[in-house]
Parts: sequence; structure tokens; C-alpha cells
Amino acid sequence: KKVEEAKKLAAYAAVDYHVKDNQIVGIGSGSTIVHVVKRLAERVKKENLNVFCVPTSFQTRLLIQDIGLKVIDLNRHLEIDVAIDGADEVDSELNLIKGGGGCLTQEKIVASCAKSFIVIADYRKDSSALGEQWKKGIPVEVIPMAYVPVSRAIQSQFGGSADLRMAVSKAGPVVTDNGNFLLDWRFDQEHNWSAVNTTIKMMPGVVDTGLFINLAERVYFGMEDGTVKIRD
Ligand code: DER
Repeated sequence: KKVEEAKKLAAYAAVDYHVKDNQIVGIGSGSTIVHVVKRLAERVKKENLNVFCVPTSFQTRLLIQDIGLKVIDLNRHLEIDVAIDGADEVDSELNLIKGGGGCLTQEKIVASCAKSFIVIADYRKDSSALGEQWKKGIPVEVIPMAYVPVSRAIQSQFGGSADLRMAVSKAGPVVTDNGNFLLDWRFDQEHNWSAVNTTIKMMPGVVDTGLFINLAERVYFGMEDGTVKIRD
């Protein structure tokens, strides 16, 4: 499938250009990074690399363990050399919407701890403004008891609608790896995303937002024609 091939292209480019021996590598979550884990395991085996991986979710922890890569956690006061992660959408200033997979909080922590944060995405995420292609809104992780006041605060301050993310294969709301709820804020106009991010982050009860501002250093887009487009 075209999209899957595009994800693979982006993932391989990022792993091949950015991962070196004796590094600590942050591994994001979602479907695109599955190709990162596969490629990384291939290179570790072929080149006998010494690499430790920092997971950003239960999903990624299991992926890393199952393929035989070495896991290490942030509590080992370590420096992450490079973090590689997917995105739901990328704009022209490298602002990201993330959290489609509900793992934004640990992803943002790892991305912020990394010397270099590299994003990989297929061509569907390649936008000039947020909201152009991604219509599921901006995820906001909230402490469960606060989801109503936070939802109201976002809506009254910025408009749109912030709805509790309900689970599909579980009764009730989605619960994150951190034991929290998620709101998906479907915005209806352009905003200054840095200001929005700061304001929402300050709302009592908010854990983090899916707006990744000034974090990504480079994005590799896997394109429909089999090429890789780089945006710095
Ligand atoms: O949930 C997340 O933050 C994921 O990284 C998401 O942004 C990208 O997921 P995908 O690679 O499955 O599109």
C-alpha cells in the first residue's frame, strides 16, 4: 500500500541518517515508528551497534523488547542523543499535531530531553497550516476529574469543541498509559499555536497538549512517488 511504503521510506531515512553507534535513541509511538524499530534492529544486528532505546508508551516498550533491542528508561539520568517519532500533521514552521495514538505526554517528554528530535511522516501529514488535512483535533491529556472544566475553558477561550475521547474496544473513555483522559479539541480557525499551547498547558488539570512547538528539528516525509522530502 502507498501509505505504508511512504511510512517505511521516511522511517528508514531517519534511522539511516541519524542513528550512530553508542547512542541512546528515543522511540516514539504509533504506526510509522514500527518501521523505525524494524530498521534499527536490522542495523544493530548487521553493524553490531550498541544502542539503547527509550520508549514513549507501552506499545513501543513491547515493540522494542519483542524485536530484541535494548530498553532503557529516563530515570537512568541519561542524555538522549536522538528521538524519532511520528506526527498527525506538520505545518510549514514544523509545528506538529501529535497524540492521534494517545501517547503525546511521554512522547513530548522524550522529545524535549533529546539533543535532536526527528519526525517521520507519510505525505498525508504534509500541510502548510495545522488543520488542513488532520480533522480529528488537537489531543489534550487531562486528569480525569478535570475533563469538563478543561473542555469548557478551551471552548470558551478558543472556540471549537473539545470532546472526551471514547474508547472503541473498551466501555467508556480512553485511558492513557499515564491513567488519564484525553480531550480532542476540534478547532475552527487559525491560531497562534505557540500561544494556544502555553494557555492550554496552564489550565489546571491539563497534563500536556498534542501541540509540539519548536521541538522538531527535521521532518522526513515519505512521498507518494517513492521519494523522501525533508523539511528543516
Ligand atoms: O499519537 C502519536 O503521537 C503518534 O506518534 C502520531 O502522531 C503518529 O502516528 P502514526 O505514525 O500512526 O500516523
